[in-house]
Amino acid sequence: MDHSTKNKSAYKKKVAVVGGGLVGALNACFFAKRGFEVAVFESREDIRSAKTVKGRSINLALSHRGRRALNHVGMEEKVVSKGIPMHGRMIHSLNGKRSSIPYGKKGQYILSVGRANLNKDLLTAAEAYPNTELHFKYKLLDWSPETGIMTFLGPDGTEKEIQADLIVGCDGAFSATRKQFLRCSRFDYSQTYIPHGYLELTMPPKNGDFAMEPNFLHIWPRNTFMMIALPNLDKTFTCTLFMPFEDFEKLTTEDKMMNFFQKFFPDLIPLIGVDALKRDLFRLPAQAMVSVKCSPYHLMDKCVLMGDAAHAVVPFFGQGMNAGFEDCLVFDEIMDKFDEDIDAVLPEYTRIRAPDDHAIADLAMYNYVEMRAHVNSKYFLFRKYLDRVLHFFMPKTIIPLYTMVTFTRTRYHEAVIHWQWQNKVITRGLFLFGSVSTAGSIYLLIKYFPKNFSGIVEHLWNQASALNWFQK
Ligand code: FAD
Ligand code: EGU
Repeated sequence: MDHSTKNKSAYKKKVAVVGGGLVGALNACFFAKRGFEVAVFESREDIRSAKTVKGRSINLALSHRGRRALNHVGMEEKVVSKGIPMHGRMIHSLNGKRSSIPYGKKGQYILSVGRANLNKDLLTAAEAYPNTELHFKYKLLDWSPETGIMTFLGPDGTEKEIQADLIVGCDGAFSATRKQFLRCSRFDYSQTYIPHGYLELTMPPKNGDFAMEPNFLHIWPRNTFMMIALPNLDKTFTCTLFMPFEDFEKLTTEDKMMNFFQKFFPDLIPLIGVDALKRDLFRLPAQAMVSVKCSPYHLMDKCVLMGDAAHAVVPFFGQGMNAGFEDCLVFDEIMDKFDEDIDAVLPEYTRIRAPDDHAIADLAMYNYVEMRAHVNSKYFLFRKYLDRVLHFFMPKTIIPLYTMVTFTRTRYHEAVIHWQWQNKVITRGLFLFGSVSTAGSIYLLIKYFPKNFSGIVEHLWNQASALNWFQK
């Protein structure tokens, strides 16, 4: 077959990427690299020229899956150079004690990257392709599955109709692209808000340097509350407080907030500073977190959903963006396999990817439930320690779940299967260990204390007989 006539012909399909967030901007690079005519439509203004950038989480943890996808469009090095390596977690106990637990071997670290900076760099990379156009202040209102015509609210406040061969919905957890899917028969959809909200606080530098050890993901586990801090290039930390809305609602005044901090995060008060703390705590209301699952991800041969639009996950595995970036890579791999035949690619994409995205959504939710139920510093340290010890003795058999998720491209659903299997092995191992030590103890008793032992047996026998007699 002659490649130049089938796929690299003069006419390339028009791809509309809806949403110029992290996944949309990266996806534009993927489609542009293949030679499609790409147009990105983003509802906000261009963040590269915007004065204030508002939005969710200031920084994020980038790991292996996200990096592999960035690598594919030649962006890994650039992004990594602006990231801060985090080689482990730093656990802050209530009494102020700090303990660090590495993520793995020396090369196994995750990166703290700034969301705004990453998004800007990806938009610039997408724009550098001659076959890509970026449109800002274009808000998708609706689209037609019959014709592929999209209706946007344009920058001048009027509606604009634009046609594309393929619509790629990367417009986030509240996706407008997804609305058309909801009207289809046999489209599964579920969404759940968790009871927790989050609030971001900035920890300024101290004497011109990071106020805490920079190369860690800092965690203050307090059962129902939790604080997480990631470093930024400007030597600040972004601290995120996760707490039930119910509790946020009780902390209505500065005094109540300060008492709360004094009780649960006393070490953070001098690090953030009383004034900054009071300012940040009431600047924005606590933000909600939603988990969204749906299937299929495609609608005929017209549209496909990726990133949060397809699967918003709660942030308790640090995988939302990584999974969204991996979506782009998996789609690209399937494009290779089916020679860019969109008709075949879309159903295959749903078939391959939905089980994995559903698995990471479940894992993130599981971790949220576990963290909130009983994770204090001691428990967290113990669990991570146990994982490491078992992995050390059986490196091929027992692999911590976070290792498979964070440092490999093991399919998420396979990571779940392996994890459940090894949990069984561990429980059986512990049971076997228990049985063997009990049997061993009895054996030693009989061997070295036969007289005492027969006495014990006789005593037990008599007791049992007596019990039996009373029950008659
Ligand atoms: P978004 O980033 O939401 O982008 C969607 C874009 O579409 C936006 O630019 C929006 O303006 C635009 N848009 C929306 N509607 C329309 C419309 N109608 N028309 C046109 N454009 C539209 N992930 C990690 O991997 N690691 C982490 O450490 C991590 N930490 C997190 C911490 C918190 C507190 C939260 C809330 C999330 C975290 N995530 C993390 C998840 C991560 O933020 C998301 O998974 C990621 O942003 C998804 O990217 P996206 O491009 O799919 O969606
Ligand atoms: C939450 C909010 C520690 C950024 C899960 C670990 C997260 C991140 C963990 C946020 C935790 C929790 C893992 C990584 C990462 C841990 C992980 C969570 C980044 C199991 C900016 N989580 N996160 N697990 O192991 O695999 O360190 O907002 F506290 S990175 Cl909840 Cl690896």
